[in-house]
Amino acid sequence: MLVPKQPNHGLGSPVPGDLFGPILPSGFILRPNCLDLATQNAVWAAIQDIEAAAPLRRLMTKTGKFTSAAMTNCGQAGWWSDAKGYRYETRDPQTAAPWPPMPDVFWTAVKLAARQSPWPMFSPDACLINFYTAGAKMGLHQDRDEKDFNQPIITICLGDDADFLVGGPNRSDKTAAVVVRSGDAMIMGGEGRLYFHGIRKIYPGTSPLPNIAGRYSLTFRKAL
Ligand SMILES: O=C(O)CCC(=O)C(=O)O
Repeated sequence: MLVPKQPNHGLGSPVPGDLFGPILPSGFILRPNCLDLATQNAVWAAIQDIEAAAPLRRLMTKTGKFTSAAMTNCGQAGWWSDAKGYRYETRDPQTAAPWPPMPDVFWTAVKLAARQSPWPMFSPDACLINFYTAGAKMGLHQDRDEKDFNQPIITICLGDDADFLVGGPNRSDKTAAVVVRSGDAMIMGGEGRLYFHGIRKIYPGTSPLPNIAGRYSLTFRKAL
């Protein structure tokens, strides 16, 4: 089932990516401007504390290549990748320390994104923080390392604009790009929970937050 076309939330400037936006599949909900600037700044400040305890790093994948985005985690569990494969770890494998706890402002952000969605009570136990600099991307993939696929994934965007690729249940399905901007939230649940998705391109210099040269995505999951 297809949901109605998302509004173009451009602010008068040319919109990168697909000008009129794609029709998102069922289960994908884009919440433009979900976080105001003050909340975005507070989220950025909280990320700095997390990075001080658990630094961003590019992770090795099964193929021996490294992720193009740098990653860290907070919450009870953190997503991890190395030569052994993808999984959740309750401690940072490089330091053996527990991942930093989820800051209050992250809970605020999740609540704002989840309200009036089919998952208003979503209570994540993991937040994977991705950081993309110019040229970084994330290939098409499914998020399949969580225990319960009835739980959605909520992504909060911060910093530069990006093309978020939305596919279907099979890798070979056609994809469309939707531009996501700082303060937007993207929810993937229901039928769309296991759809392929990725980040095709970052638009450097578009961040409304002067402190961020690049793009963060905070992906909240119920992992355990
Ligand atoms: O950066 C994004 O918005 C997408 C992140 C993502 O797909 C993931 O972490 O699995």
